[in-house]
Amino acid sequence: MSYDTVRDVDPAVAEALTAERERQNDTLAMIASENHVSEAVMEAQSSELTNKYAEGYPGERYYAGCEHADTVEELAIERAKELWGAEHVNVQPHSGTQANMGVYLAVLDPGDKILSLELEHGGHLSHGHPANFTGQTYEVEQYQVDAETGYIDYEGLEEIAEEFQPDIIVSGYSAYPRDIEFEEIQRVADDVDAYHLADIAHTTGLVAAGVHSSPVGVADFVTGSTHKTIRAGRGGIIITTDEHADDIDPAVFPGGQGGPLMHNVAGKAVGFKEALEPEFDEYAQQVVDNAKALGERMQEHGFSLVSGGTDNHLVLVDLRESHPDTTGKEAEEALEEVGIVLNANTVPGETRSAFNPSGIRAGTPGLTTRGFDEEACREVADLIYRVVDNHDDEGVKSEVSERIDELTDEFTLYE
Ligand code: DSN
Repeated sequence: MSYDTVRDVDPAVAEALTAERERQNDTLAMIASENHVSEAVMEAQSSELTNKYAEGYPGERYYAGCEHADTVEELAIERAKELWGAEHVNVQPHSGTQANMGVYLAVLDPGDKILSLELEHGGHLSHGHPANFTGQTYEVEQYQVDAETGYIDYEGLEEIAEEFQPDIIVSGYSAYPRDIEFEEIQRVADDVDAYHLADIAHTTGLVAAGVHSSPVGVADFVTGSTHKTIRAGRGGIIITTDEHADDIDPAVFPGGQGGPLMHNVAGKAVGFKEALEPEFDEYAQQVVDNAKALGERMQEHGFSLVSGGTDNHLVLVDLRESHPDTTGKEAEEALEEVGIVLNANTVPGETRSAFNPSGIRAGTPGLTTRGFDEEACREVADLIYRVVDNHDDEGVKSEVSERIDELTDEFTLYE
């Protein structure tokens, strides 16, 4: 078979791919759920395994020719077990949401009860939002963060659990800047005889490196995506105990998915190998140190941070105090113009809409991959302040844009 490049076959897509590489090289990726994987992970994800059907699990496939798929999947599983100290890992979920679906299919029937954090308070669509299959299939009650402190309202959670008697309690969040008391949530789950699902999609890498509390060995099920802080490319995983292995595996396949995306499983295997190196622990610690430095400097500029700071990889800024006339979307768009890419986000007690909310969420996993340290992150906070404070001033935006060009030239990414 002759080998033609994407450029030979499809110049329009090739151009978009090149432009995307340049966009990533030339801007600061501060969407807290994004990161930059290594060239090795990308190579694995674009490998010939994209051709292979491998329904089933290693050694028990429904198709012939799976010996190399088995090798790759077994490596991904063994490395994941080592990274998270897990008894059983399923590496086939296509995404974090598919991983959550696997858990719900394993232990819930339609109409069963989910107790989870509200989306506006930092939760996730797949935890029971009405627009998601979870909100449409199950009965959902939600807990909140404390209005004063911004921390999870553990007492409120317990009260709702006692009243609602959920079948599963979901912890783990998408826009929550603090560490999580998984043991406390497990205690409540035990008291009301509910399962506990900890969705650590955002913090997989921080948990693996030991710089964030781990729910492994605490919660019945731990789910995650593999492309965020763990830097192993697109996909999801489920971590559980041997006791629940026979519930989870058939719920993922054939319950919720068909053939696994084996090229993505290969990316996971390679990314997990990288994460087992000692340098990854240093990376994860730096992610947290950078988020703290970013947040503290933002506070010095007068920004109000939900919960007053951060313990993890993200800061959530409530613009209503410092910039009452600037919406999250306006801030997001002005920042994107200068090359700082983050997202507008709802904040607890939101008074605007989900599409044009009152906050912005900023994360440090991508910057840290590029080599940013605390000093560089403090400068990024200065630049964010200048832009948000002058979001209509083209002169200021042009100056900041030039500085972003210098920073992206200094902290290089892909060749
Ligand atoms: N969309 C992701 C996030 O930005 O947090 C979670 O799935």
